[in-house]
Amino acid sequence: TKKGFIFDLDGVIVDTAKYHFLAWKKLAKRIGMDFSETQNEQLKGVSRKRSLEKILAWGNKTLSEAEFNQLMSAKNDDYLSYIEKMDDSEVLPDIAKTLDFLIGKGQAVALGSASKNAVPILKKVHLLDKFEAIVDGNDVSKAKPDPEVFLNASELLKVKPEDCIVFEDSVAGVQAANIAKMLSIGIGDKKNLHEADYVFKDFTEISEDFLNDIMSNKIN
Ligand code: G16
Ligand code: MG
Repeated sequence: TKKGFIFDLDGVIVDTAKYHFLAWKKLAKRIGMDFSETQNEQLKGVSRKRSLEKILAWGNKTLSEAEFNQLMSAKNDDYLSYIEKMDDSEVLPDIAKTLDFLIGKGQAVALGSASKNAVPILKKVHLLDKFEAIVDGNDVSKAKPDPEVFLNASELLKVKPEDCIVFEDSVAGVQAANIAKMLSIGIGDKKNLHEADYVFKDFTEISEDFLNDIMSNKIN
């Protein structure tokens, strides 16, 4: 069967979480707050706007709309300066190999990300041409765990949600995939991602046999 394989970007294809962390930490410092790795974990897969709202709530801060927008754009400028130097070496292990394997098998491959910077990042790491469809933060109005991003991808790929597979590193993303009735594959720590149908540390743990079993409906 032709399946739709939908990849999250940050934390699945590239490790940009560390750059988001640096940029949010800098922003927090600007407004006199601390910012921990644990807090950063809770921002994974969460939109830029929603992330800032959460940070302000943690620090019990209220800002005017103008100040809010100023901080959002400062954060993004910092983030962009961090990702400026990204190249192929920052693609996570076995991602390119897996994409090529799936494409070689005639499968449909899409990106489903909350990031508004998805396309420039994919260009920098030379993976843009691997994706038949791209749905990112510029296309969706409802953030994960809302399934909108993945349902849009399924529609663009012309593959039914039940025949789609989502690779996600965030709790919200796994929940979005489950709500969309897609097979959810968590990438990361089993403790965080226990709601996923399967969890792997990274793509080096995902065998071609496993992917073949998905394509032949032995796993669904
Ligand atoms: C990513 C990250 C989030 C980030 C969001 C928005 O989502 O995981 O931490 O806040 O994108 O990114 P930007 O500020 O670039 O629009 P995903 O869905 O690719 O993991
Ligand atoms: Mg992610």
